[in-house]
Amino acid sequence: MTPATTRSRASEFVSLTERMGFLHGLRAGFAVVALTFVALMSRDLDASLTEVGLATAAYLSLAAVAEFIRRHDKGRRVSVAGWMLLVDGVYVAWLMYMTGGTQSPLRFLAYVHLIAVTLLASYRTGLKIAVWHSLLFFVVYYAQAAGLVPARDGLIFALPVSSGDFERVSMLNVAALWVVALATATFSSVNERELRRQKVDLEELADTVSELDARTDPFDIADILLRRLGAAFGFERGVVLGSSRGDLSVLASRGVDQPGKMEPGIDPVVVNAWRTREDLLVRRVDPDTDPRLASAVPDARNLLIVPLFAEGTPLGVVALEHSSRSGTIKRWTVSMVRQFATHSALALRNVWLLEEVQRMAETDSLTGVANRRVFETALRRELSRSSRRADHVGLLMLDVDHFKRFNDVHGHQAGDAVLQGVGKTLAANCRDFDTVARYGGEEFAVILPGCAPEECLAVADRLRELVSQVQAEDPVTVSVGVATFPSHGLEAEELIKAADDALYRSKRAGRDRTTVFGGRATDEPASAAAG
Ligand code: GH3
Ligand code: MG
Ligand code: MG
Repeated sequence: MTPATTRSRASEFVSLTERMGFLHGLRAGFAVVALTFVALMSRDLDASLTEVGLATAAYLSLAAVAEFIRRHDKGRRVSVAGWMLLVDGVYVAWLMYMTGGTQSPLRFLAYVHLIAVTLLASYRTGLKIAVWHSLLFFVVYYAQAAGLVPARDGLIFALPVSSGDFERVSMLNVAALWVVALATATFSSVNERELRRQKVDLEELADTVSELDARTDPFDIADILLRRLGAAFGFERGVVLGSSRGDLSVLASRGVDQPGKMEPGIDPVVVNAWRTREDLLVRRVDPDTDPRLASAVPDARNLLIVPLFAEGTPLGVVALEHSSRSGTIKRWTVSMVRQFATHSALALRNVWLLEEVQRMAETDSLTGVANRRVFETALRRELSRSSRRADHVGLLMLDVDHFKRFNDVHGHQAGDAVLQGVGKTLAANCRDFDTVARYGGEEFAVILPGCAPEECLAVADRLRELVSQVQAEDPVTVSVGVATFPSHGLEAEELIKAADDALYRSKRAGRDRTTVFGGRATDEPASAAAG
């Protein structure tokens, strides 16, 4: 196992129009360079400072108008920014012509402009601007050659060369412009592709968060996490291990054939991820050291293990196999996986908290069986269902005999253990659709849908017999009262009263026996039968 830790960094996004605003700084820079250059070189130039100053003022005014529109007119700001790029080209070409023609040192401003536009806007815009600068360059060049404007080529720093060489040098200028354009565009397109990918990933994350929001099943949540991560980042195999308490189990898996049930315990690699709260890159999972993870993702290579934490509580891990040959994984991907994991962990925690609250509201905290509220609701539900189907419902009321005395002799804790034992025995020996509840202190109730009086009696005696086998300091016995729907009552209250009545008669008859409402108590105590 070779764990390595990676840390994530979020990227920042600035809108296109905001980025285009940065070009105004460049424009001011052009103006300063142009004016300084002309002021310093005025003796060698045909251009006067006034002339360049006026043109520059006009150029900056246009830039100011463009900036005003950028701030105030949403609809037009993109097209105005585009027009302004063309104006930049014209200004630079004019400066070039005024300060030495196609050999002017200021021709390099076109390169700077080109690079800035490519980086700030896009590589496509950069290439269009390269075409524009080339076109203007040729206009200046051929306008001089054709005598349309006074020739200024080579006015300063003129090379002592023939006109043929001039032509070659000018073409070289254009070639250099295109080398710069293509180099910047290539760099920029790679960058843009990455930014687009990141944008898509963030959108995927937002979609995932809203999909998770509606889920109330932990297996669903884990499945969404794996599916989304698989689709967005190409992870072909992976598992989500998690648990609301104690040992982890497989909540979801991808690309793994039916992972078996996990052994109890938690693998050291998971403990490590929880302790450091960092994601781990594991080149190989060793079945001797981390048997559970190794069985969940057999023969895993290059596993990215990200802990699932919600508000400081560890809930599990997501383990993803990545296929990169180098064994490394992009920081961005890791940071995204962490974000997906965080949102899923929160969703899992919410579901588990809700389940816990529901469980607490429905069960008796000491014995774990249903509480009285759930019992009453269940009884009403069963009665209305059975009245539609003309079916029976049996109700047993069980009361632990001489429990007060038991408590007095053996202490309250031993008494608690008896109640837990009785609850467990009843729950374990009833059908799934029966309801076992703690009705009060040492009294339990059992709802038996579909049971006629004779069947109820048999069930009651069987349960009585089983309860008498509960391990305790003294033998435990219960008295039972039985009432059935519809014979002994049509309403829940009526039926409870009938079962209570029968229970009272069991006690009166000497306890440890069963009485059906309106009938006689069974004579044979379970304790005697059990020997
Ligand atoms: P009977 O046979 O007539 O039912 O008498 P009993 O002593 O079994 O029952 P009684 O109704 O007189 O007293 C019930 C006792 O159950 C008194 C109370 O302290 C005890 N009890 C109620 N709830 C709990 C509990 O949660 N834990 C323990 N250990 N005892 C409890
Ligand atoms: Mg009692
Ligand atoms: Mg009792």
